[in-house]
Amino acid sequence: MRRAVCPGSFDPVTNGHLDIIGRASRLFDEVIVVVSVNQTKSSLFTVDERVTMLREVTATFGNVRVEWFRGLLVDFCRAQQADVLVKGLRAVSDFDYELQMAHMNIGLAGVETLFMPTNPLYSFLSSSLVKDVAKWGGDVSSHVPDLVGRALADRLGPPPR
Ligand code: COD
Repeated sequence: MRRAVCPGSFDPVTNGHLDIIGRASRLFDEVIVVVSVNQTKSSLFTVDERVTMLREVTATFGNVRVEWFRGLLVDFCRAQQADVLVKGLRAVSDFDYELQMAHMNIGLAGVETLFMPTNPLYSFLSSSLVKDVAKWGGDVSSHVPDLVGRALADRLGPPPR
């Protein structure tokens, strides 16, 4: 069975993430979307909330499982018997750091990284940008699934005055 891992913070999941996950699900028998717990990075949504949202929005793919982990990604991959990571690339600016991680991950445990170019529709999209726009009351409905849009509105409340 060919199994791939799509890792990220997913705080929250955007349509850009979903596009990569959906395309990966057509290339592999199983895709594990994994939320990485990073205690040094402050997040808007808890790990449980991020996992729940991801489970709901990936349910239609059929071969996507959502998990979370704390620690080294390659250890998670080994535990799951997955030897491929799928990462989305939005721009050249993503590539530099992603390449460093890819080299580190193959060196640590032989885990390959497959880079997938973003859908141009989402090339500017990041969770941070979505949170900033939503905080100020901007419309993010074409950037995130509806349930994420509602969760953002609930969590952020009305825009600051
Ligand atoms: N279009 C396409 N792809 C996108 C888009 C978009 N609009 N937005 C994001 N993506 C891709 C990103 O490029 C990334 O591949 C993935 O989706 C997740 O994005 P984020 O922003 O949710 O997650 P990141 O980048 O914060 O995740 C970083 C990791 C969790 C992968 C990394 O920190 C990690 O591996 N941590 C575990 C600890 C570890 O093993 N460290 C050593 C690494 S060598």
